[in-house]
Amino acid sequence: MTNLLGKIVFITGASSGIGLACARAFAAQGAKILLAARRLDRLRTLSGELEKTFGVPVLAFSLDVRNQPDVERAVRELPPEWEAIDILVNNAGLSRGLDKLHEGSVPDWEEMIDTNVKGLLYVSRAVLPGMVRRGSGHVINIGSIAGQETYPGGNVYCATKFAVRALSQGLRMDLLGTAIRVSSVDPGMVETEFSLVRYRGDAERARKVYEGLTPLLPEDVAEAAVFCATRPPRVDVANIVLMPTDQASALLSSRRPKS
Ligand code: NDP
Ligand code: 8X3
Repeated sequence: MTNLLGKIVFITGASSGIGLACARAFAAQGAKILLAARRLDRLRTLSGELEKTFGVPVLAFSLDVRNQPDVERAVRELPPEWEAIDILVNNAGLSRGLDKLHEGSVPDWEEMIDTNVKGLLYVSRAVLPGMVRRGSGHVINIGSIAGQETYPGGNVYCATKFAVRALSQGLRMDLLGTAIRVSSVDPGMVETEFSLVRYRGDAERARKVYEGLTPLLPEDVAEAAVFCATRPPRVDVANIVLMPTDQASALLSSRRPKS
């Protein structure tokens, strides 16, 4: 087993959902946690909670992963005791709408591509050279079943998650011969703020996504990420696909009628 005590774990998109659950799960293992997202107020609250509950050091900073110079600066200017990142969880991501491609919103496309693909690339590019220099590290990318199969209206979001899958595979090849591991966790439906963001704050529409079924909890995904990170160094968990029992594919779910 790989012991996470004192390891430095950098989590993007830690202000909500899966990223927040990952922060708690890695802190519970005794890891030191770097929290990044745009909503610093939330990160500060989480930081206090993690320090109090788990007694681990936490450093929180505001970061928009779409801004390459800011990403590079944030990583370059980390205090010396935080520089040697052991585990990077590339989690920050979002979806916007379910429009047909021929009716799609170009700004929505840009936002998804800039965040889910380019943001992941910028953070990886900033963090990986240190891992390669030190000869150790682990990158855990949060993909999706949307990176394995498409669904109507999923077009650009699915394309970004297909890209994440390609980047995870390609990175594993590029790092072959180093001790650095690359894993991806691809969940089906997880109840987070994801649908609220997809539908721009329409809480009723977001609620309907999970109506009549039991989705995954963000903690389930965090547990899978910790599983990847705690395998012995000889084991690289390449990919975990995690489905709710009530969901067989992106398009096929079992919903109980309202009683
Ligand atoms: P949430 O909306 O709950 O969380 C998304 C997180 O990403 C937030 O912390 C948000 O923080 C952060 N984020 C978004 N844009 C940026 C940005 N430009 N820079 C930095 N941080 C950003 O959704 P989830 O927890 O569900 O999503 C996390 C990941 O899981 C995403 O990559 C998503 O695609 C993936 N996923 C989700 C599934 C689901 O059903 N929920 C299923 C499969 C995969 P802030 O707004 O403060 O910046
Ligand atoms: C999020 C899951 O099915 O909404 O990646 O695309 S789905």
